[in-house]
Amino acid sequence: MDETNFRSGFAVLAGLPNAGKSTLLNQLAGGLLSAVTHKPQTTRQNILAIAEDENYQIVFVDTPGFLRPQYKLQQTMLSCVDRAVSEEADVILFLVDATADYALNAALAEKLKTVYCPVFLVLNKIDLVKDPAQLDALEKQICNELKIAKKFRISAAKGVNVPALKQAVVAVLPVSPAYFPPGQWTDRWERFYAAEFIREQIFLLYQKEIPYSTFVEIEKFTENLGDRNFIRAIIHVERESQKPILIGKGGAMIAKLRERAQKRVEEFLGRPCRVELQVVVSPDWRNNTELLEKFGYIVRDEMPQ
Ligand SMILES: Nc1nc2c(ncn2[C@@H]2O[C@H](COP(=O)(O)OP(=O)(O)OP(=O)(O)O)[C@@H](O)[C@H]2O)c(=O)[nH]1
Ligand SMILES: [Mg+2]
Repeated sequence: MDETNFRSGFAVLAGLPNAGKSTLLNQLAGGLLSAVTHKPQTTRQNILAIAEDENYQIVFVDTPGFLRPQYKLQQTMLSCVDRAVSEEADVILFLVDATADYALNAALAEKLKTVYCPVFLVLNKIDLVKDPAQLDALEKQICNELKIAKKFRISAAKGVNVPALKQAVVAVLPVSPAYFPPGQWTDRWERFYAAEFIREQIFLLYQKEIPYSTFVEIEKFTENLGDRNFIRAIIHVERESQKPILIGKGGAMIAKLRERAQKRVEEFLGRPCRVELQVVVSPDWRNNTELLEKFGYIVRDEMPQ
């Protein structure tokens, strides 16, 4: 390792819900580290993923989709984006879904005008765009509005142009020692990912407000040597009426969820495990500061007003 040239820093992914931030994070870090679903607002907290070689260590930060908050949980999500963009970033990857209405980015674009680090424009989902002139026009509009250091056209899902984007990120990082010990690919514990991937399966299986009303708490996580891991998760819902929907007729839905969640968690951990699920009503938790704090969405010095 050449310490005089080693680069390290934080690359923050910011964009609207569903822009493809978590998909891109997984591609950049070469692993399934962040939950991806077709539903907006899947990601609720900043998630780090580390990519490194002997010359660099990039700490990618996946953030919740930028949106106007309507309840306290969303306020905490927005403060995650604010903190990452304003305080942590050495470079920001502004991810824009090339197939969506760009006007919805207005509030985030205003925020990006106030930052001091370089902003890369990353147009995503180009696999769905037939006419390149559409991308030219979108790029032009955004570059007129914002100071853009570099621009990219990618498909996060297919990995198109992702290596070039990664190289460009390395090039703008400061010369600095690594932030994390080598070989560490994230700052989170396995428990966090177990909860996150069970939640991902809830997002994929249930409709309407159900996914948004759930919080997954890992109550027990035991690694029995030579045996399957055991994970008991509590699914918190907001109202009594949501409980039977989650459970389904004769327990059919929760059985399906349990099976899928177990498969997903096993895939992530790379070892066999047994997942058990229980549904509990925690009234109106998304608006309850105490519960949001207990669930780890609020860190004490950033309570929403
Ligand atoms: N066709 C296509 N689909 C994509 C691409 N990138 C992401 N998607 C899809 O877009 C949807 C949203 O992707 P996510 O990665 O969860 O988006 P996100 O920005 O993290 O969303 P939030 O966590 O809700 O803010 C998923 O269904 C992805 O499979 C792409 O390059 N092409
Ligand atoms: Mg996400």
